[in-house]
Amino acid sequence: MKIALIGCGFFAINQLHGWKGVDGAEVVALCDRDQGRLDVAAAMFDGVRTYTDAEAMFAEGGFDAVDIATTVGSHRPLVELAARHKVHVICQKPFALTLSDARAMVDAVAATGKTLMVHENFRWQSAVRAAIDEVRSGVIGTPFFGRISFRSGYDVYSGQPYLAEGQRFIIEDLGIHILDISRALFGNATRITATTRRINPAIKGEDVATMLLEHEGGATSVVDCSYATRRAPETFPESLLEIDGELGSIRLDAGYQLSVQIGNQVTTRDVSPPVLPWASRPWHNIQESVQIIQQHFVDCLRDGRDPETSGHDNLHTFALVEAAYLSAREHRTVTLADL
Ligand code: NAD
Ligand code: 89Y
Repeated sequence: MKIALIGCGFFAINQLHGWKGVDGAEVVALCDRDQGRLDVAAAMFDGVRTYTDAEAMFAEGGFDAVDIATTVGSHRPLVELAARHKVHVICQKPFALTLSDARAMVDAVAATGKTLMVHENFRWQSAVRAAIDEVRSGVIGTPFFGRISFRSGYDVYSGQPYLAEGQRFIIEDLGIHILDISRALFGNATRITATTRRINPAIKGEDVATMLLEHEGGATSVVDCSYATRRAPETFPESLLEIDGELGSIRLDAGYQLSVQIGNQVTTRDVSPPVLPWASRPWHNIQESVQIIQQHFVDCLRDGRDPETSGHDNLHTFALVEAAYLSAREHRTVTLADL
């Protein structure tokens, strides 16, 4: 599969390394409005075509799928451009600025018969996936409670300065992943209640969010996120999990320690992710999941399956983001079906 990538910024470098490690894919074209960033990315690939204008890249074509790694403001125009040129699409999170934009983008690609996947990679982190696999195996029976917790004081603003500028921050940027993990564990949510706070006075949006979800299968989950938490050891970027089922419980503790308890019997194993040759701590956890989700995309296209985080699937995660902001703003529980 021939891949074109748009947006050669901070995070795309991981995606480009990831593509090099994916079986059955080859990056053939790169696009960024910023010539300097484009040059840095182009140096990673022999003979790659480069463009500063996405329209020009699509006009020349020669690729099967486009990987959109720009920030959210450009996602809708670029996804619609890709749909006009009838290629498969991967788009970074947050998928869109609004739920109505997100729906329009899903419809635009669906009308072409091509596949759209949102780059929602946290559920593919190997430690998180180990916990998801345990839940899906049924070993703890039907889960009735979960806590998915991401609390950190890591400086994300130096690498991603735009995170300090938006009116919305942690739910849209990070909470979106943690809400998606909750869906991967417990299924779609029906209602959500959320509170938000801004602790860091140097940023515009909220850096703390606490969310309570009711799921279709009857489970309740607590999704809590903070970039205002000073703690040692610093756990960025680990998502910590507690899941209670009718037969037992599962915990993913700091340091990637996964415990499964059935009755009184506890088994603990180390599920630390590998540090891929191009990766570096502490990001290696996220970096590995980038390569895994990109491989999943290629495998799904080869096998004629929908990716787990297809555009259609991701509408449910995106709706939770919108609903969480609405809940926090209006101090009330929001029913997802009302959005
Ligand atoms: P960035 O600002 O560093 O890079 C974005 C790049 O896109 C810039 O180089 C910019 O010039 C380019 N660009 C923007 N619009 C363009 C257009 N229309 N045509 C061509 N180039 C264009 O941003 P980033 O930090 O790399 O984040 C990119 C996306 O990745 C964001 O949506 C962010 O939320 C997401 N992200 C995801 C993860 C994850 O784990 N999934 C982690 C970090 C960031
Ligand atoms: O942008 C965010 C993401 O998707 O993962 C971590 C991050 O880089 C900072 O919150």
